[in-house]
Amino acid sequence: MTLTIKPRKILLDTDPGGDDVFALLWLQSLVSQGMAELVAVTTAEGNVEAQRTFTTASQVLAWTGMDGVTVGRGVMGVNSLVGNASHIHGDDGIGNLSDTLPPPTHNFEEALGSPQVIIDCLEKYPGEITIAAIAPLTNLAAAEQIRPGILKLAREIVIMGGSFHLGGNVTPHGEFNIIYNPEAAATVFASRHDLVMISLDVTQHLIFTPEISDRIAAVNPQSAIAEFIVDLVKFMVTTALKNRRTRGIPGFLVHDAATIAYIFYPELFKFYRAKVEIETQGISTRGLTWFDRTHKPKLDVNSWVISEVDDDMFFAILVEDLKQLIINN
Ligand SMILES: [Ca+2]
Repeated sequence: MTLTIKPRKILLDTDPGGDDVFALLWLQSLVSQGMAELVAVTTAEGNVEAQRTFTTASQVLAWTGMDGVTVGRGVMGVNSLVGNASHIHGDDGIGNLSDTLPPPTHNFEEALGSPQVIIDCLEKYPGEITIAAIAPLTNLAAAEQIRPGILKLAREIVIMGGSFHLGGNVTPHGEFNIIYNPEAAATVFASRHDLVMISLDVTQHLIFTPEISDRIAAVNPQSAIAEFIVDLVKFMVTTALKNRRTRGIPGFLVHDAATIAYIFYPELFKFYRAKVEIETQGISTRGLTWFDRTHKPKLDVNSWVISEVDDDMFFAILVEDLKQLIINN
């Protein structure tokens, strides 16, 4: 008897973003290997503006013939108190390399809003969809506000965001995805008791170096995807060093890809249960994520907080899956 794998349904909420692109490419590889089904990509304003993140998602999908995947347009005009992250990711969010990608096949003006796409997908497949949330949580919160309880229809929600020990990467306490829209984050963290949260404390160990991109590209250096990966890593390393993100190590933090690793390779991680709270009021502490560390009964917890990652194995698997993507395309 042959056992067949039922591909896991994924909705990716993203604001590409150099590290977002690696989450998306990794997913595309898993789709090509029959492990994942990408039900939609909902783009968000964040690293760069909403129209640009939409276009990038469409371009990256076009690379593997995934033009048929729905792409949602992000809620615009978030009145964020922090700026975008183009100084890290480039003016186009992807190392100023967007001209080297295939043209977009989705139309921003005609696209459905990301909150509506989230609602439609969760209603169509209740209990089946895992949401990888790798942007400010604006779209997810808007979906929850339009249709209270909708986020409970997801099988699981895996969030890259926050920081507990390390401090923030935008302000001393604020991590980008949370501090960009703390009210949205508070809405999402109140929506379920079993969110999975991957913070900077964990992703600080995920240093993607040019040596790693060379190992990926070696499988077919002439491939357009391989060339893009090498060039994007080069760009991201330059801005990471300039902004002192990697303790001087020539690499960049591929934060968002950790969500895909957790969903498909959970053996790489350890966890603890906690009630994660989001500070929305503080003058200096807005965007802070925290939880009570005293040993109280964990009756009202809302999250599985990831505490450790096997970074060597993370990159070993990422390299093999991205090689497979290049071979298949
Ligand atoms: Ca992101």
